[in-house]
Amino acid sequence: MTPLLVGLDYSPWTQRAAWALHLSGVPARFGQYTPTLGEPRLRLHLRRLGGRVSVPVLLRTPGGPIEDSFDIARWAAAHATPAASAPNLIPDVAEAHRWNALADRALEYGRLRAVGDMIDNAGHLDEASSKEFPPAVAPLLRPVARAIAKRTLGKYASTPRSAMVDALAQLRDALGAGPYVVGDTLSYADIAMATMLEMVSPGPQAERGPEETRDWTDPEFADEFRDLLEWRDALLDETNFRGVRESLNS
Ligand SMILES: N[C@@H](CCC(=O)N[C@@H](CS)C(=O)NCC(=O)O)C(=O)O
Repeated sequence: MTPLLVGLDYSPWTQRAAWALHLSGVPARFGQYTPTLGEPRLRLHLRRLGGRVSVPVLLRTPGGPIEDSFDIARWAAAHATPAASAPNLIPDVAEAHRWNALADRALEYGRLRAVGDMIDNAGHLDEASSKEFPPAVAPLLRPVARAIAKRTLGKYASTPRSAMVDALAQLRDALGAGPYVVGDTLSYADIAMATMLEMVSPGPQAERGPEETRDWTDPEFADEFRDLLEWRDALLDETNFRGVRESLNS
């Protein structure tokens, strides 16, 4: 059976996994997850009642679930099909892992900043509810949306702004020599770093409301690292990645 990627189409972690599946030519379907409300069902799939769960998760029958975006990408790379546009996405696991960890730290900082802003932004909270419920009821659901955002914030340790500075500087340095992060071919490192830029200025690969876009944008970094955003947009075009929903069959 075609594997099902459960995730959040706007989440950089889900985008990483979907982009890796897309580039490796591995067929997969997509199912949107609802934070907190979707958790019991996810726990059932994972057969785990306690402890932290996160998305993306790739559900395979047979084969069981794969839980981490990097592990999903590794699995995709190892199962590349003749349809792959990047048949060897992870030529060096240690190198890919290094870039993945760098992107993760930066994303963790970005998430805390964006979700922190969201808690005080009624418009963003309403946009989030409108993804699941009719927009007219969103204002009534505001306390629920705020509680979910606060719960998300409480789940993650604080990460300093320097994590993002470090990742952006290393990315710019790596791209000095050419269009790809490692060597002269596209690899997972490009995907990890390009999706990290969602927390600097979201790209066109996910539909977002204006308030969500505002909270996810870091004006200072967006201005200083415009070249990296242009690189990200060119990479999306080059690889024909139009986002999680369009690239996988929802
Ligand atoms: N290490 C994980 C991290 C993924 C992650 O942080 N997922 C967040 C998405 S922003 C999540 O599952 N949030 C759901 C929630 O907090 O309820 C991976 O790379 O897959």
